Amino acid sequence: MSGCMPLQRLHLCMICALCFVVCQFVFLLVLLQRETFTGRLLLFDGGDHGKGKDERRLFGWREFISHTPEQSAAFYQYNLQLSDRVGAVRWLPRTRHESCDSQRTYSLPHASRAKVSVVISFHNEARSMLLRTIISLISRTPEDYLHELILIDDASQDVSLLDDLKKLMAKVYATRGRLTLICLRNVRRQGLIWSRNRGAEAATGHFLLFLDSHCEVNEAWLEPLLDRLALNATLAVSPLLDPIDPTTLRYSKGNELLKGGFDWSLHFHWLKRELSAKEAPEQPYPSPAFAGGVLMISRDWFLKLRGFNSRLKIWGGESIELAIKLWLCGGQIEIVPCSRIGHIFRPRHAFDFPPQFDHESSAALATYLHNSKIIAESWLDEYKNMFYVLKPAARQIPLLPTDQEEDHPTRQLKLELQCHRFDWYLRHVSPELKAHFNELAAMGTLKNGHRCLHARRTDTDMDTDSEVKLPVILDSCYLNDITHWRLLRQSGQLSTATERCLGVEENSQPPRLTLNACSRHKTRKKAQRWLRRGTQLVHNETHLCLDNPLKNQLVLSPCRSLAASQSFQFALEIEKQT
Ligand code: LR7
Ligand code: MN
Repeated sequence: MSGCMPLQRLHLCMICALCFVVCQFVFLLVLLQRETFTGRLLLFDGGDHGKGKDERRLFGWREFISHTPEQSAAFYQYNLQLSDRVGAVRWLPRTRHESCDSQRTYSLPHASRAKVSVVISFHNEARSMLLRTIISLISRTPEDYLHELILIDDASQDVSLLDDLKKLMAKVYATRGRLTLICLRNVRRQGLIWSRNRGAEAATGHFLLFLDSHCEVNEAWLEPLLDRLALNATLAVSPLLDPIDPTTLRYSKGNELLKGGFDWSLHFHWLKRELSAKEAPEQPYPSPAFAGGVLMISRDWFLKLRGFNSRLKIWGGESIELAIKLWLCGGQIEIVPCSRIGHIFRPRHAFDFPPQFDHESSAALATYLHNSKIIAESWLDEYKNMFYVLKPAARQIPLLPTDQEEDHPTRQLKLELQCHRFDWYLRHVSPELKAHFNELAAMGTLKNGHRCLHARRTDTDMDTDSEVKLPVILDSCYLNDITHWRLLRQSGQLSTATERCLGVEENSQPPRLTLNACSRHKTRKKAQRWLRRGTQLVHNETHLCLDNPLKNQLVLSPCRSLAASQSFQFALEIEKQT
């Protein structure tokens, strides 16, 4: 008996050891089950339920946002408290058209040929906002296609943000083996244009997506874009932008009936889109410009176009420049309504602009004007005069020698890619801009001798004896707010930018000049009709000429050919186009 004891004990020990190992194994399995996740499931499992559950799964995000620097409400220009409360992921309403899911099939290239690099440059973005942008991307983009996230911190005040983010993301990325996170930081503020180019250079994917740092991508945003890009290597696309309210963070449906465009001052505008008889509103459609700054394009094609124009500073104009460049040099732009991305449209800039050269206006305005001038000089050819007439202050903005039309790199690009002239863009891409041009017979300052026709503000109309005087006089052409006129080809109306028209008062004897709201009424419109005869402005009804008989006064008097006092020159006279 006693001889058996050690053997029994040995058995017992072995069983215990085995049990221990099995227990350990099971324990490990349970632990792994909890700690291992597929990125998609961990971060967001769809539906509006279990928001708390999602938040718990993305461990560490609360700690991450708790280090957001204290700032005033105006700093971010959106509701920070709410952004922090909403958390890192949230359910979003489905805003795209039903048929995007039910009727459309997307033919996607194989993931090995369609790796997507997302480039996000940010300056002073709140942590919760930036994180939501990133997490929305990770959780709503097919894993195989999302190749890398490239974040460029444009010298934000929150200096530890990137390091903290890397630590947080290390956990999230544990199972997203294929996704690379690249974090770059500018030591000095460089602006978003330079930074996005830096991101594009660092990228290794087939496609680039440029995104603002306060966006949320909606479900299945990528597929409809890739579907279009795969068909055409020179196409660039914008999703349809859904607005997110900066105060309530409410996500709503963007308008599918608009396309991107700009005016002759090179300001971005939404343009109404006409649907053709058989066209469904959710079908992809060509657009003269991008829907703002969110766009996706093949990386090779973007680099061939030399990226965003690197001479543009800080903020503004880069997507208009890229749009013109694309269209003129063999590319196309489409807006794809089945792809939805939300963006917080802030009421004003949430950041300062670095001071510019000696310029009286604000640094923001001066920067914008500088960038617009580069665009005009690079691409508008003879039409750049339209821009200068509307933005005369741009003439004074100094450009570096390399920025002049003569020898700048854009010239080389034009040769290389055999780019069209701007006239082609007007004819084939933006009939709206062309129509606006065709409406005008003349525009800009209106000079008589060395002085200019100036419409004073109406609160200075009253003379000391309370007699209402014509608020139009001749004044120095160098006044900051000197009036810019436009002579409309069809109606003959001579209008200010605020749509006040020079006319003749009804039944006045002798005929008296007036400045009233430009009329659409047939008979009143007639009293505002002017004819151009040489450099004279002849009032159509009275056949009298605009005249400056003495000092700064303006009157109507019988036309005398060659009278210097009746000679008025516009900054730009436009020949009738055929
Ligand atoms: O110096 C700066 N450095 C930056 O990195 C200034 C800004 N930025 C970042 C900023 O943090 C933000 O992520 O650049 C991005 C754009 O700046 P915003 O959001 O302050 O300006 P915005 O929304 O008015 O920007 C619009 O115009 C810009 C002109 O340069 C860009 O084209 C933006 O992409 C454009 N945004 C949109 O059109 C909204 C839709 C984009 C999306 C999604
Ligand atoms: Mn923005």
